Amino acid sequence: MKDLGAKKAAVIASFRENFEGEPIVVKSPGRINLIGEHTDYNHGYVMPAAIEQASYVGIAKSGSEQCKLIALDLNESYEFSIEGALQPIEIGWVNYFLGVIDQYKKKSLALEGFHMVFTSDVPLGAGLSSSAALESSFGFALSQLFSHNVSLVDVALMGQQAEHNFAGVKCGIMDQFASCLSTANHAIVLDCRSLEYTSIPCDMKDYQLVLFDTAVKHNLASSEYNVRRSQCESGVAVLQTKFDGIGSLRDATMEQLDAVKGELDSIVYDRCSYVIAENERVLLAAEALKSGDIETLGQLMNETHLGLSKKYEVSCKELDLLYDIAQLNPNIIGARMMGGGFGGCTLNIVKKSELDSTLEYVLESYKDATQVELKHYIVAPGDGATLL
Ligand code: GAF
Repeated sequence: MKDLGAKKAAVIASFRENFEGEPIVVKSPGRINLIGEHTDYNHGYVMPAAIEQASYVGIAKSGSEQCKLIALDLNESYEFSIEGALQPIEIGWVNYFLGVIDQYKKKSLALEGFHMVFTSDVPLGAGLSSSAALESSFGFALSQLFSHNVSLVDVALMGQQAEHNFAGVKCGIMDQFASCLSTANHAIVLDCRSLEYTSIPCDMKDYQLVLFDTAVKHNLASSEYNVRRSQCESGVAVLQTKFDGIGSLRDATMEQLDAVKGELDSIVYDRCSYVIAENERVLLAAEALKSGDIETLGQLMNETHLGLSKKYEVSCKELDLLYDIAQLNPNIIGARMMGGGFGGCTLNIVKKSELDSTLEYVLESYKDATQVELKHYIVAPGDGATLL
């Protein structure tokens, strides 16, 4: 178990150095996603879990309208008035916070000036939702500090809007939801339309979840993300001309998609067929995990990777290489790129008894092919937003 105390202590120490008074401290984590990729904004199903790595926020009222944010890891700060107009600015990290404040204002939830220090150990650019962790921890912290009692679902929704409006990524709800509502040792099975969810035990039996981090983040990640979203929407628009009751791809069957194939651009057809198949896989994967059938879960993850790579085209050569390396090792029973794509991590199910030799095999194989040292993280499902 990680030492939560050390991160909390670092935030409090910095707060005391810079400000008067004592902060409350909260944390909200990054996430993995077992399965259900690019389904959230199509109102489908996802199966994420929080990880131990998290964003930590220490916050107290400033006693005036002035606010100051301190980014401990960057050694940077930013000051503004809580009464001022809010719009995205040039400093990337500040936008996540301004975006959340904007949401509070839009909901007429009163805020006063505050001082805040944050730190995060969620790896950046690894597809582990470092930005959702910031938004969720901050949204939760504001609710605690100003006694607004905002539900964690609403904190997640506000974080998603912050991402849309201040970071420019039209993301779904998965990342913020997992960051806010996860519980240790469980995965969430979330219906992204109704936001109904169940937490199911994430008992991996004889296996261990491992992330291999390519440490690459190709520039087109956010622009292509938004393109995928509109390709799916254009598929839905065509489906709606032929079939009743289709609000999103989640409502469509493969047969219905095939019936309109002639009217769809072939790329749009591929995107939609991936999403329809992925929604089915999530439900199968949830049953597999519940019944302890980790082998089936692994097989479904492999299928997801192939769909993301060949049909949804959000993989990249580094992620495909890691997938191929994994397929050659019988101790890895499932592997796939995870998150939005174009870089970041693969998620792997690795036999526990062969963990060390398997890690060595993957790290060496990747290095032989690319001359790059791969990072890896051993992960276990942790808790969502928490007041420390
Ligand atoms: C990113 C987004 F933020 C999520 O909403 C989700 O769409 C994911 O990519 C792909 O499944 O993490």
